[in-house]
Amino acid sequence: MNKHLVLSEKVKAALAEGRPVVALESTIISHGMPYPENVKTALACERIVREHGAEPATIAVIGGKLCAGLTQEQIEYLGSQGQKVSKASRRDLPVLVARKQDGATTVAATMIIAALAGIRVFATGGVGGVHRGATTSMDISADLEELAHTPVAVVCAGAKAILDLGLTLEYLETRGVPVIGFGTDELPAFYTDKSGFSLDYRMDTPEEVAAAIRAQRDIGFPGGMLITNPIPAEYAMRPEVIDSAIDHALREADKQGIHGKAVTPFLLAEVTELTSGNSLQSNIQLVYNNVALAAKIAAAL
Ligand code: PSU
Ligand code: MN
Repeated sequence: MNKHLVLSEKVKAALAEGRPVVALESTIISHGMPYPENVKTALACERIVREHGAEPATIAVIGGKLCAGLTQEQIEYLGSQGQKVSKASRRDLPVLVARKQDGATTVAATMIIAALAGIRVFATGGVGGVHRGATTSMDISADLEELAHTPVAVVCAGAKAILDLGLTLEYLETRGVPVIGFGTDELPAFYTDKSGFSLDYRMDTPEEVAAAIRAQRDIGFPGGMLITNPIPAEYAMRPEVIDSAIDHALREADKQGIHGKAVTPFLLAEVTELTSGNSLQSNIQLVYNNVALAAKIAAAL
């Protein structure tokens, strides 16, 4: 085992016994949702994974340790500190480890730690992607690179339309990442079930997804897979409402000169604020939906 990796007793036991384990990220707790809803949601995600017969492994960097499986106190700490905790992606991990600091892990960093632990399935809300205007800003999330070379299947509700969804799909295609529509032929757009971008691979059962993951390993491919799971219809938002909030958030980010790793958290917070509680409720429900699917896929594996 990697010397910087720390597994909770429950995660260690589940892995040793070959029981299904689902990784959960922590940037969504500290930077993706406001306190205290973030803590409630994170704990509820763990409950949902257990109800489906799998073991949750919430992942973060604590005191420089790469942790898979957090205590309730650690989750409460990450949630209440919010943006004061560093947002940790691949490039941040070596520095946080060397300095023995804390970090809330993005999709990319969560995949890295999950892979070190031997966890193959991970559930989140939305993944990072190619930002609008990336042709000049070069702002492309490290999440996409990680999907290209780290063997973890990520279940998400697509990506938020704060991104350029068409370019995000092109990039994933170039980097060889299979993108699966779970029960859909179209890329879901996080708050809504449709983006207008069609997907080549639709699957309707967790077993089908598990078979594709096994085949990816059997061929000897090192990469991950993106399973996009549409938000349940009853929680979807009206596209006009969400689109206007996103347009406003993008203009505000531009005006304030936000750049680097602050871009995504800034846009997420603006959209949440502009749509008040509505988008937060949708966000929470789609995460629950993804967590349940990830647990079923982990069990099928
Ligand atoms: N998109 C969301 N919610 C999130 C994130 C993205 O709808 O919480 C977080 C995830 O942790 C993701 C990260 O990995 O933002 C991407 O950040 P960046 O674009 O800086 O790579
Ligand atoms: Mn970026």
